[in-house]
Amino acid sequence: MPDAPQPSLARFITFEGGEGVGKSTQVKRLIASLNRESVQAVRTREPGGTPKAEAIRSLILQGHSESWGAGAEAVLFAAARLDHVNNLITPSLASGKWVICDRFHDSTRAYQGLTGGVDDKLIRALEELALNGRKPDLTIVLDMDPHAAFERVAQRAIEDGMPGSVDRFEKEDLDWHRRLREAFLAIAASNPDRCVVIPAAQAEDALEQEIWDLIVRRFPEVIGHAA
Ligand code: T5A
Repeated sequence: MPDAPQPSLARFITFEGGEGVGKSTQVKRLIASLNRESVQAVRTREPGGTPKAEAIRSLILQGHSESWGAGAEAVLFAAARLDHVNNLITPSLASGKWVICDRFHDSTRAYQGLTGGVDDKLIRALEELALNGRKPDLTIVLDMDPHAAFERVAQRAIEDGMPGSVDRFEKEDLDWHRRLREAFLAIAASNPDRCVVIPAAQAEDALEQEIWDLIVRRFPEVIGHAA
């Protein structure tokens, strides 16, 4: 008798938090750590990750949808997410690859819902549609004072030769970003099994180590995966 197929141990991990808290940096570092353990992992982001979702990303972040209001933007993020889930996240997990995603559904809840004022009923309905049953196994919420995070973003813009450049959401005022921070903390508090809050105002190496220790605690099978 052939062995029964083993269930895939591929994990779906999302990073959340405000602007400039270091999500993209840590997503890349986590992928590198997983690869060192011979774990195949896909790096992706929201909005985006597939050609159609990237087209929606450009529309929103260039500010073209701003005048349509937060409700319409929530619908656009959900449309991008549905394509991303169906055409990248679910197939990758099914083929045994871990998926590490820079933002996911909690961002819609925090930005458009809790901070943007979109009715919770609409947010829930969009989640139901766009996630198609797919929930992250773990969500890492990077948390820090938005003012300090903005200094990082401003420094990056200077280094990239684009001082003063901001996208659709970066231009909201500091008070708005403080409320956004509280929104992510509230989401984490309501989902204690899935979400872990990690202080992000620490050196990149130290943060990487804290995240890796968490991954190993949660998913011990990640060590010695190739053996
Ligand atoms: N959005 C998204 C919604 O409103 N609803 C939704 O449903 C979704 C999915 C996406 C925008 O869309 C909104 C949220 C966003 O506004 P984006 O460009 O992807 O736009 O925005 P962010 O996700 O905020 O990306 P950022 O690049 O601005 O922030 P990150 O990824 O958190 O930060 P990172 O890693 O790029 O680092 C920023 C700078 O800090 C440095 C880095 O080198 C970089 O220069 N840095 C550190 N410096 C010191 N110490 C550390 N530990 C550092 N870590 C990184």
